[in-house]
Amino acid sequence: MSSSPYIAETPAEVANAKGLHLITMNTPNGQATQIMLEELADAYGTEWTTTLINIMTNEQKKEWFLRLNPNGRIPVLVDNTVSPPFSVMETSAQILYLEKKADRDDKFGFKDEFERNEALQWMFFWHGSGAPYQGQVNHFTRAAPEKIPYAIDRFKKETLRVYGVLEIRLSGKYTGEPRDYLAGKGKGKYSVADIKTWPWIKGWERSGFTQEDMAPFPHLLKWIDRIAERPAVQRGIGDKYVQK
Ligand SMILES: N[C@@H](CCC(=O)N[C@@H](CS)C(=O)NCC(=O)O)C(=O)O
Repeated sequence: MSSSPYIAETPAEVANAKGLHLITMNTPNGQATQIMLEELADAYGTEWTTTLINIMTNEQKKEWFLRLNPNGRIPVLVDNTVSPPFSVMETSAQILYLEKKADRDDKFGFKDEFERNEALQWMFFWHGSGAPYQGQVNHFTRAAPEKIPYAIDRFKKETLRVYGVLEIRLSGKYTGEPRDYLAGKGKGKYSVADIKTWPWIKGWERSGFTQEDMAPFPHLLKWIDRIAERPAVQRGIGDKYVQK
């Protein structure tokens, strides 16, 4: 393993953090890892510290940050309990790192290999096919300097198609057995797969989808509400992660 990822410009609160440290902003991607940490806190008393940055200032493109995540995007998790400190980019990799490090009873994962693989399937599905599409919906409807109807239409349709895949899963359309969560036997168990996926989908309205757009996905809507009730989830998207 290489030497320390820190340089003189690395904020002291990152370099001097005693344990796990999350560099984040309260966006859907940031929230995925924030929620995992909050769940671990409730389940095991896991501790970490947090640095909030504002991506609008491009702090994430500075060298100190790129040394932790060459992709220049939040969130980044660093583990200062190991030597040299270990940095983790990409939300799914962070969630799985935390699961391995702190979830000793598999409360958010699975011992059974098939169930474990199911959780990976749904994490990868959202990481590769959901987040990028919904991210582009947000970009083309809100940030793009020019409104390009083709791009808006294309990414909205793809996002709704992905919602439809999750609806098939949750409704039990082909198994005859509706489920509460994405992975696990029977009705499933709340897991890393839900933690990765939920922060984006709960923002469907903010992404410009209407009640009418969402009407074909009743099981997905109930899944959103079910997960929203968890105290760790509420904390994981809450004020604590809003830069003052
Ligand atoms: N695939 C990455 C996506 C991370 C990402 O896109 N983060 C956004 C915020 S939600 C970001 O940092 N944007 C700032 C930028 O692109 O400079 C992950 O899962 O961690």
